[in-house]
Amino acid sequence: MTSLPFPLAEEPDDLTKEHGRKLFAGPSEFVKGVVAMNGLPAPDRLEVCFAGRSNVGKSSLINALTGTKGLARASNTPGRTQEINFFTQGPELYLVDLPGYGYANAPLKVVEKWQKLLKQYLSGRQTLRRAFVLIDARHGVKPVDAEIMKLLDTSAVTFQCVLTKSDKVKAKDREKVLDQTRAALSKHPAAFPEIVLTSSEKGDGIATLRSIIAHLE
Ligand SMILES: Nc1nc2c(ncn2[C@@H]2O[C@H](COP(=O)(O)OP(=O)(O)OP(=O)(O)O)[C@@H](O)[C@H]2O)c(=O)[nH]1
Ligand SMILES: [Mg+2]
Repeated sequence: MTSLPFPLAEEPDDLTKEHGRKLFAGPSEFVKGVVAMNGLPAPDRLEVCFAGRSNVGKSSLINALTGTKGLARASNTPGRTQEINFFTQGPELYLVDLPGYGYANAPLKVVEKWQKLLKQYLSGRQTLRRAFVLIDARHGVKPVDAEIMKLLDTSAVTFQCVLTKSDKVKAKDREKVLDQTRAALSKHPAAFPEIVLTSSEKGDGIATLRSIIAHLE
């Protein structure tokens, strides 16, 4: 047992892992891209969303979780995902890819419109069980991330931090970023007390994250 706040999620045991594997073995499909609250699909199943700065790896993570390359578009062009994109994972789960924030070149009007929609979505979606906030494992928590965490604190949705692109971090730099992330998370009452370290490229942490999602109620 570690006494650190916000420990890294442990490898799930075989049974837990199997639940996650099963859930994500089912088909995943793109449902729709949404630009306004009245476009949301009916809240008829459990839902998790993925938030994070542009280019942090949200779409890549959805592709890795579902094992479907190209399901959520992943690109080198930041700001590519502009809509709230809904994907089904089997009949009982929605995976939601949120537009990236903190894209320096986005016009103010676009940013404001997006923030309003995000606020409405996060506070008004009864079936949303957890928001995963993705943080680049090379960079740690930035002021824009803290803004989103603040928003989540007021929206009654638990959020869990996922560090992405772990394959790009040297072991010696990892602890530094983890410490910085823990310090940032400790300021947010809505933060789930566990961090997941992932690489969509190498597959690290993907089974763990699948299990976490499979055990949400
Ligand atoms: N090395 C490495 N590269 C990654 C990983 N995940 C994503 N990338 C790369 O990072 C870039 C951005 O990934 P996306 O998944 O498109 O990021 P996004 O958060 O969806 O970006 P927006 O939709 O613009 O907000 C792509 O070039 C990916 O190939 C990872 O785990 N490791
Ligand atoms: Mg994307």
